[in-house]
Amino acid sequence: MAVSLSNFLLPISLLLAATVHAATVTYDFDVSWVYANPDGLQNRPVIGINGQWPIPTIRVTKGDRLVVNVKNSLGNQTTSLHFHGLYMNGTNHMDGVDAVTQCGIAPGSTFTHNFTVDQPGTYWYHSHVRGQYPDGLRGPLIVEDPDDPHKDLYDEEIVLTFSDWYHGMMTDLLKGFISVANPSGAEPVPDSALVNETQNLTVKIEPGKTYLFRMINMGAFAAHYVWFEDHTMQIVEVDGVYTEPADADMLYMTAAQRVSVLITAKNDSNSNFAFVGSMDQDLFDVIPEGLNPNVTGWLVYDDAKEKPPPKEVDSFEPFDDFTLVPEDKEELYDHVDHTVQLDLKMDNLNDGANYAFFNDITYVHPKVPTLYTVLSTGSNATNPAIYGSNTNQFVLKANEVVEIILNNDDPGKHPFHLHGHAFQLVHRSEDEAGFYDSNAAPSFPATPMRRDTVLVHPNGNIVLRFRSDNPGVWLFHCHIEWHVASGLVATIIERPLDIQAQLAGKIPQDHLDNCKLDGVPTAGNAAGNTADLLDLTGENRSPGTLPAGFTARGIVALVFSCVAAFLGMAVIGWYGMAPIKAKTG
Ligand SMILES: *[C@@H]1O[C@H](CO)[C@@H](O)[C@H](O)[C@H]1NC(C)=O
Ligand SMILES: *[C@@H]1O[C@H](CO)[C@@H](O)[C@H](O)[C@H]1NC(C)=O
Ligand SMILES: *[C@@H]1O[C@H](CO)[C@@H](O)[C@H](O)[C@H]1NC(C)=O
Ligand SMILES: *[C@@H]1O[C@H](CO)[C@@H](O)[C@H](O)[C@H]1NC(C)=O
Ligand SMILES: *[C@@H]1O[C@H](CO)[C@@H](O)[C@H](O)[C@H]1NC(C)=O
Ligand SMILES: *[C@@H]1O[C@H](CO)[C@@H](O)[C@H](O)[C@H]1NC(C)=O
Ligand SMILES: *[C@@H]1O[C@H](CO)[C@@H](O)[C@H](O)[C@H]1NC(C)=O
Ligand SMILES: *[C@@H]1O[C@H](CO)[C@@H](O)[C@H](O)[C@H]1NC(C)=O
Ligand SMILES: [Cu+2]
Repeated sequence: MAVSLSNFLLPISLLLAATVHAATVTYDFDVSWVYANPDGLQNRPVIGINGQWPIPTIRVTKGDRLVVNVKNSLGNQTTSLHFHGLYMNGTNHMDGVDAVTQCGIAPGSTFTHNFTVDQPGTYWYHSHVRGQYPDGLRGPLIVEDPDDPHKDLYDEEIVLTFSDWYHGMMTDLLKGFISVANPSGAEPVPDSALVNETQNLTVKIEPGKTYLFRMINMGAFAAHYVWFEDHTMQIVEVDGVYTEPADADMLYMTAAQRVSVLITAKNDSNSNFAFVGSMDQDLFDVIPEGLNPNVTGWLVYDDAKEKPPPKEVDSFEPFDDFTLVPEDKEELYDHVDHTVQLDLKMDNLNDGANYAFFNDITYVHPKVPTLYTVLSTGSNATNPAIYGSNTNQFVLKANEVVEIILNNDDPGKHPFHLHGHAFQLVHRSEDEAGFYDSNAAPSFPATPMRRDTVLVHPNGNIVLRFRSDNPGVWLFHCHIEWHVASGLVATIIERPLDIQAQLAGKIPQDHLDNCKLDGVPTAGNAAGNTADLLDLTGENRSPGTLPAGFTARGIVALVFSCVAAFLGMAVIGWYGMAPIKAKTG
């Protein structure tokens, strides 16, 4: 009797557990300007949610449905929300990318995101409208895991965000960045570094406990070196992928990367300890006098004790994420079906400004969001040509092993992010290695690290692999927001006919209403042509190329000589202000 009863009860309790986990978590977000002064140096407008900034953390449990009702109360800008690192499997239209998977949410208008989350870990959400998130629309997104393999190893969880901060507004900074007055493409240098969108943060610690620190770099530009004085970090997750535990004294976190570490507290509360985020200044062309690249916080064991200033470290020797092993030990994809090669360079176009290129093409968003082109072109959706001349598009078939070879023909460091997937990082060269040579193929790790954002070294290369098991239009782009604006973006159109099977006729009306308000067409090729899909007349294009042989300095001279005749002395004043330093790294 007892035996048959327990046999009967067990399946019911499993069923209940499953029902409990599949909750719907709803957030109502009203996006508007508020004022904040996070570094104590300048009060400025920032983009808040429900009148608050920093914006809220989104928290769900794996398996939950997440509904986010967004209202745009900015008044003077469109907006969107992208959930960085979530695969959006079957819900590509919820990925939140302006001009790619939707139209920008118009001022005064609303937009509902509705999707399930089937992956655990540390993520974040941010605007995916040109240049917008560094004005403050960026926050953590945590997916709790009932089956967390490290659950027994820690007592408490602490979320920490790292970021860079500008006193100027992004729209103004972008005008100066992509400009004939900035032919070398020098990126605006941040004014401060922040932790949790503030400085001098205190983190209360109890002796003997072990903490899971979920750390997120939500910055626009700078990578952070991160360390905790006298405490070892044990890495257990990167970008939502669990790893075999690995000890680290210092991390390097690029914009958009996440790392979770276990830190075991001391057994006594004799002193407090500093922790530091230090912005990597290699990418800063000119370091302004007085810039403090560091943000300090403290592990506070005892409020009554002093918070010691951080000790200076004499060299940065961060942990190399290439050496990590994913906890599931997913094996190397050793057979490649489809190779995509992307050669990155920076150069000037004939408006004199500096742009970023993949394979000599700088990204300019299409007139019709790419997903809507997929959904409105029937069998022609498999033809890459219809997606335009400036979108760096690649069409993938089902279940291919896709390899992205990225050659960095630029002396800068770039963190690359792929939407819709985590990829295997199968190779990463050192600095100055030049282009990847598959004939001199290096030996790949047997169980490569997987993540969704990875650094390529100066004039080096990376090789990434993933399986095309997720129909959708997914961007692949540098996560330095300046470089997104200057065109370092490719469009992966994965299984267009399967996207149609999932989503044709299912785009919610509120999505389409925003296009109407923005005056954006929702059908046809990249130019909005529905009759002849190969006719791209009127599409959005980049400025033209320069005559051969022009350099950043040359363009300044060219513009100077052409315009000088009209503007006379005024131009000499303007010319004197232009930063003409050639970009060296
Ligand atoms: C943090 O502390 C430093 C050093 O005392 C100070 O210069 C800075 O203004 C503080 N930051 C904030 C936001 O209060
Ligand atoms: C939008 O409004 C904010 C807040 O009033 C203002 O600071 C900002 O300059 C405006 N931006 C644009 C592009 O008009
Ligand atoms: C979200 O999607 C589910 C499944 O399609 C649907 O049942 C539900 O009504 C939707 N919720 C909202 C708020 O749109
Ligand atoms: C840091 O910010 C996150 C996200 O807002 C919050 O959950 C966390 O409690 C903050 N940490 C501390 C120590 O205040
Ligand atoms: C704290 O004490 C426990 C139990 O005595 C010991 O196992 C552990 O190693 C100590 N931790 C540290 C950081 O010293
Ligand atoms: C920032 O931290 C680094 C590493 O400890 C140190 O070398 C540098 O002097 C610090 N800068 C400032 C302005 O404190
Ligand atoms: C998407 O879902 C399909 C079907 O369930 C599955 O086979 C595939 O692995 C998923 N892809 C990702 C990236 O989650
Ligand atoms: C789509 O492709 C077919 C076959 O290639 C072609 O006949 C047709 O005209 C195309 N449709 C449009 C709207 O261009
Ligand atoms: Cu970049």
